[in-house]
Amino acid sequence: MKIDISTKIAGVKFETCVLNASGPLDETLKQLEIIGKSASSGVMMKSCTLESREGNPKPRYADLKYGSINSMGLPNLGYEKYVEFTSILKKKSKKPVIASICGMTAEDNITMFKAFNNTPVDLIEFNPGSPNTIGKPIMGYNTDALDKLLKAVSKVSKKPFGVKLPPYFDLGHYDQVAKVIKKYPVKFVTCINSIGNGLAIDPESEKPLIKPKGGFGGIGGRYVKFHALANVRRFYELFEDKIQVIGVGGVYSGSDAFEFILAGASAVQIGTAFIQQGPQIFEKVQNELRDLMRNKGYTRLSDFRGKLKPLD
Ligand code: RRO
Repeated sequence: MKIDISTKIAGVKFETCVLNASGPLDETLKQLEIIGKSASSGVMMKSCTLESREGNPKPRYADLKYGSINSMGLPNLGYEKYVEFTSILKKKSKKPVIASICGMTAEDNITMFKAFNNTPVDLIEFNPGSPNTIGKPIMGYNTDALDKLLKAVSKVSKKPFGVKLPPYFDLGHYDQVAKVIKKYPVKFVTCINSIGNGLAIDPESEKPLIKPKGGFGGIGGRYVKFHALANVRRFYELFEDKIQVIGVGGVYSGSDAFEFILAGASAVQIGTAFIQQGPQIFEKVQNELRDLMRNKGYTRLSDFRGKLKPLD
């Protein structure tokens, strides 16, 4: 039985629904080419800013028992490099290439969106606010600011774009955010960014595990899967499948990917598990997902996507 795990995001075909998340190991051309050669079904690039950034002081990433903590501080080569990489990666990998834009101001975002209009980039994931930029709030928690940013970038983008969202915990926040997003031509949302401002402590040294912000950083991996699933589910319901949802947060196995799709995701991204297990993680998750579907008698994602069953 042929098991088809291909998907479309904003009309762009992906051979499988499993790709890398923006952030881990996707800053340099060398790293991006490794992703291009892997089974990741697209090449997602690191969030970029107008100017290149060194990022926060090290150590700024640590593995944890069930995930990770990071306060990278948006290290990247500056958007012009990623504009340049787009055509190289498209040519070499023959996969969809996705840019991630995370400007410090509305003007920066406009400049970057315009620059990618003239590239073969397939999609743009707009990241309106990292949890770790020192002195900056998480933009997704301020719906007025989010509204203004989306208004500005919607006017200039000729590429299909989506929004990477922070996790929400209060059910009322989902309604507010969905209302704002529906006003603009947003094609997808990616849920979730890391859960901001956790603190991991080493009891032996009596110090935090990472240096920036007194040890505060975004939590990813298995710790965040349940909140990621809830965010995917709620936005899937609120958008009634008119705006697609991409799931990210704690995908290590085919079963994890299956759960995200059951909740309504059209694709899943892998972040922490890619850092911890290397590029073979993409093929492993894809194979496990196909095996699981085969056992259940499902042959394509539409057989079960969004069809989470009630308990009665
Ligand atoms: O670079 C980072 O510190 C970072 C970013 Br831009 C983000 O969106 N999420 C995250 O966990 N780290």
